[in-house]
Amino acid sequence: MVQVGVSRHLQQFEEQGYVILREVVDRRTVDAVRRELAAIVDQIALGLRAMDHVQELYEAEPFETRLIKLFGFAPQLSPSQLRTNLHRAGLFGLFFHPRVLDLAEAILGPEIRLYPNYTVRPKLPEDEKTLVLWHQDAGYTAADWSGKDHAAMKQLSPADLRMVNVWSPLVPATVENGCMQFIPGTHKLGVVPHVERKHYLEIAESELKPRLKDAVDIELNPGDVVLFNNLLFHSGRPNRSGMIRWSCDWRYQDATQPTLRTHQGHLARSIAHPQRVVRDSAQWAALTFS
Ligand SMILES: O=C(O)CCC(=O)C(=O)O
Repeated sequence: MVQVGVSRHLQQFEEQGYVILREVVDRRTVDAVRRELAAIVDQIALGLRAMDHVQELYEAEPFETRLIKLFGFAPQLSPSQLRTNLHRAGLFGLFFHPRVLDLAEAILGPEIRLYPNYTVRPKLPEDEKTLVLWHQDAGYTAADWSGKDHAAMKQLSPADLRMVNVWSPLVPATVENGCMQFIPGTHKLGVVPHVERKHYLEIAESELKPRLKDAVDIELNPGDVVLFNNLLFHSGRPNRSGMIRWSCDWRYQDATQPTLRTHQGHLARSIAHPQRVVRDSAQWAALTFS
């Protein structure tokens, strides 16, 4: 039976296309994620020094600014996404969070995979390549597959993918530092045309412009999580603060469906194949992006 809280969240997810869970991830889990990312930044710093790009490692610099200092010599080279190196123990508690998975299960059913598109974004200030334009995730799936003759695509369109997007910040995400924006209800429109821009796809102006007046800012704190439909119009605001907006985004998909990608992701919940579910942080760390 679906619990009362879950059914309220479910209703909002279905009507608006998203639902925010406040303070759902505890401080220890958030800190564990931040420690892993700080360790990745350490490795980046050592790499930059080995290549003589920097003399200093900026070890005393906080998580919110260290990458800005490290890439001061060439901001265009700073990473906009971390993806394949997220198989680290401290990420498990976030990607496989039981309460978030409970809601995902209420939406998607009992077979759930972590879709092979889990990402951490260090969004540096005024950095054009981190400015994610208005899009639907399904718009990317459609663009990836357009013109490809593949059996899976004949049975399923990107609009049919049963998928839930999840987004959570590691620092407070505000209008100033580039929080997400959503246009509620747009998940009911199906996949709309997207146009290719320099770094990202963007929803065609004819679809976007009349709806922009309904955009809402999704300001969240570390520990908060927002779940949203992969058809919902969303974007990231520009970061106009002097600090990095660190965030994680990941997706759950009905694991009985194809991913429409070369990678297959990892099982998060399953009645059919319980032995294949990623069970703990050590197992997660031993796996690869696949
Ligand atoms: O973090 C952002 O600014 C954009 C993230 C996004 O588009 C997504 O999670 O699908």
